[in-house]
Amino acid sequence: MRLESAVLHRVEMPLKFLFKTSFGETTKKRFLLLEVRSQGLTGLGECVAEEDPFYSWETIETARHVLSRHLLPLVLGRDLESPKDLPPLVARVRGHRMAKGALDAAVWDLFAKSEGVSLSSYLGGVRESVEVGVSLGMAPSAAAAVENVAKHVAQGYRRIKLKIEPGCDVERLEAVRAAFPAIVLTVDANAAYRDEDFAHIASMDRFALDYMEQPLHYEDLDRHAALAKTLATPICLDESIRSAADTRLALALGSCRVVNVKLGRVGGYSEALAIQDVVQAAGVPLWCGGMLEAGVGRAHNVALASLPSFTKPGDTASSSRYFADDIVEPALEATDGLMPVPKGPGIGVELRRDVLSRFTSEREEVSSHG
Ligand code: OSB
Ligand code: MG
Repeated sequence: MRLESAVLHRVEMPLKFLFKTSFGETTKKRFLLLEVRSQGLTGLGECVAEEDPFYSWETIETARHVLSRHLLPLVLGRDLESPKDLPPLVARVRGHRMAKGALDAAVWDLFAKSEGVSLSSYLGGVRESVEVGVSLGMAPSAAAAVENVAKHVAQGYRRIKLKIEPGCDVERLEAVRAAFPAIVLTVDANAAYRDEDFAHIASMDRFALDYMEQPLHYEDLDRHAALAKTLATPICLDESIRSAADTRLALALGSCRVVNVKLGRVGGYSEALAIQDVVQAAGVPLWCGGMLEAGVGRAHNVALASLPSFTKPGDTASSSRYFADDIVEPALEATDGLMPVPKGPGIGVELRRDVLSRFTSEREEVSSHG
């Protein structure tokens, strides 16, 4: 397919709740939405770069710059035989995986649409629905944490993840475990702990967590391996895993026993599929992370999570949990912790252009110069 033109939208949608993590808090979902056009079809990608460089060093502005000045000029006007042709075309641009991930997602959606099949089946997905959990931001008190967990357990989510940081961990976990002795429970520190916290972290073994996500610095694979030796709880890496190479290294070092994949963080589907190959060979479970995505990114997450190695519940909760009004239809809603995998062509959801334009502040068209 010849990639003809692209449109970048800068979007801001109000979140229904304040989301507090160890790296910051937000009440707005701000992102770039990318449309790529070919042969009368439109592929859609949602960039997960955030306003501030707190989860990742990429931001909305760096992604916009790199997409419009570097990535799109490298690919517009080019003929691709497969979406797998994309990564070599943009390999000259180093890093900027979230920007690349949005483009890659749009191109996979486009190819699946041109074949008239769902993106899930185009990728080799094997599930009609995916199991989903929920990621709960830090609550102001242990009682508020228990209340929030109760609400989401009642909604049927298959795993509850609590954001934690030093000073906001064991007391919350104590209360939540006492109220819910049998739920599948995990924590995510987003890199908030340090070497001097090892004993404290190991004390969380008593909460029988399914895993502990990214306790230490994102570049400290070796310290995660050292920490793993002191823990019964498996470590799951999020921020530290940006590629199949990172995954191989992390597994070889013993830094983790579970892997969280986010399409944006790893730069797209080709890399996510390569990571799947690595974990499959090692017998390690994968799950699909989330970045509070709107409908386009959420639909991509569901397609990704339908792949065979994604055996643990992901973070792709119901759209209505986050937004009063989403930019796609039909809405992506889970029932009993199961999110149906859309069957329509590509990501299987359509843009609601009226809703999108209400939330869009800027729109940039990029066409091939030829
Ligand atoms: O670490 O998984 C994370 C959101 C933004 C950035 C990083 C993370 C998250 C979440 C939310 O945990 C998951 C979701 O509900 O989309
Ligand atoms: Mg995480």
